[in-house]
Amino acid sequence: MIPRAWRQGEIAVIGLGASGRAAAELLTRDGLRVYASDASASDGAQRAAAALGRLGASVQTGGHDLARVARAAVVVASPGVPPDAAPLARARSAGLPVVSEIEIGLRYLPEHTRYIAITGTNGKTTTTAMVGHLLRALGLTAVDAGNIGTPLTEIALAATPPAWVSLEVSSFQLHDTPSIAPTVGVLTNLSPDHLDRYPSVEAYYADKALLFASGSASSKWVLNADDRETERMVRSVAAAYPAAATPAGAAWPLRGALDFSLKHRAEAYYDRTSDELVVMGLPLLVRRKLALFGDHNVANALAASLAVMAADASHTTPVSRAQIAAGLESFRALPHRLESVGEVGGVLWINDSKATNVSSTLVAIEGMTRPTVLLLGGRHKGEPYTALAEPLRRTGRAVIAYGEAGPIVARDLEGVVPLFQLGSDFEAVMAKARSLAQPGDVVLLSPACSSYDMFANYAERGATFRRLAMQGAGS
Ligand code: UMA
Repeated sequence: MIPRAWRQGEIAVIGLGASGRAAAELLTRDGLRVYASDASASDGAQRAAAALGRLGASVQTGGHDLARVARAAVVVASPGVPPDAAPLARARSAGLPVVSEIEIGLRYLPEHTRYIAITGTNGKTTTTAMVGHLLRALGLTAVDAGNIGTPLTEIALAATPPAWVSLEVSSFQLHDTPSIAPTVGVLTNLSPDHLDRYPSVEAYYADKALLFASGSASSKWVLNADDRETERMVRSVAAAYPAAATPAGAAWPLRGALDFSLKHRAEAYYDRTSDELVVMGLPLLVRRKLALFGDHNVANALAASLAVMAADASHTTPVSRAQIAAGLESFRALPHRLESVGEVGGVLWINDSKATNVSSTLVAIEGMTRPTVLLLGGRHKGEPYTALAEPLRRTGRAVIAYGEAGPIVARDLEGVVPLFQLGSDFEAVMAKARSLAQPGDVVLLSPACSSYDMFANYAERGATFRRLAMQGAGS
């Protein structure tokens, strides 16, 4: 629920992207006074401002009125607005509460709507989509929301909110969401990311740990038993919240913890001998029935099925297990995540534009079984690329280093495989890839960088790759 103090004052919504627009709409429709502003005067921001203005919100594009923000009752931050951005810094120095759009969404969700929250460095979007798909396979009303694309406030605004939400939460969103208390929380894995925004890896992990901060005695946590950083985090969380800790000697120091593993027996694990995914003590599905590429997707499938079964005891009956298995079988890879675009002249083009950090690109290269021309670059996010050298020595045909990060990529991977440094012309990058790839090769866009130096977002980058890759088809 919304505190009375927020109702009495003005609510400042910072950013008019998807989150800000949806949050401002929800609050305005509920009769609250809203001042929504965006630093940019882009077409998108102006369209959002016009729509909100018609609903009765006070709007501004091309800047924020900082004095007005400082007088607000509460400030709602869009996840992409860094905490040190002027309006948020001003709000904090004025002692105002700063909350995320997800926090607003959670406060408005009806009590009967339950949610499974998924975070982690990699695999969280696929796992979120799988969780939603499995809940629907069980015949439940469920929507996918949060970082995956649809703001939670948009779901909360719906005339009939669903029974379940599969909610992807990024570290940016967790930063200002004190109410998060999911029925099941999933942590897929942890590795360095977003070092362009955080001063250190520890600061990034600290935001991820907020997933656990408001858990209750009945919360369930799905954790990656193969990931050292996850284990370390769970230990520190249990130490910080003694009420949530288990007695000494338990497998995990946190109450309600369930684990998944690709390496050994766990509540959900992959049995390599029988080639089966085993969940809660029983075989669920033969791996080859999963239409997804790579071991990391087996891990995502284990995490998703475990989360759905942990969410409600009724999801573990034989009938439900069969529905979950069928759901896993019918799930298809999301666009831009190791998406096979097509084969032209014996060369397979794979779009992994969503790989915006080094660990994600590492998983992609490790999964390649054919000589690979790797497109690496974009806006540098602070991590070194040297970790890619070893798998590249095995399958790399060549690396094309491009965009703002090109010189750093070239410095880090010099001498590992043939490396070509290009500028920021993506058509030239694709032409070079075409000239280097031989029949039987793969051209892999797995850039380990964000796209913002050359594209609006990773989806536009992936779509451009797809279009240019297929230009040669049929000719
Ligand atoms: N802005 C200001 N003032 C500032 C800085 C920015 O007004 O000081 C404005 C920008 O001009 C822009 C708006 O803020 O108009 C953008 O806000 P935003 O970046 O939060 O974008 P949204 O459209 O609201 O999208 C966000 C998430 N984006 C980010 O976290 C960067 C989306 O995740 C998410 O799908 C959406 O909310 C709905 O929940 C995208 C993402 O890239 C996919 N996430 C990162 C990732 O997955 O790695 C975390």
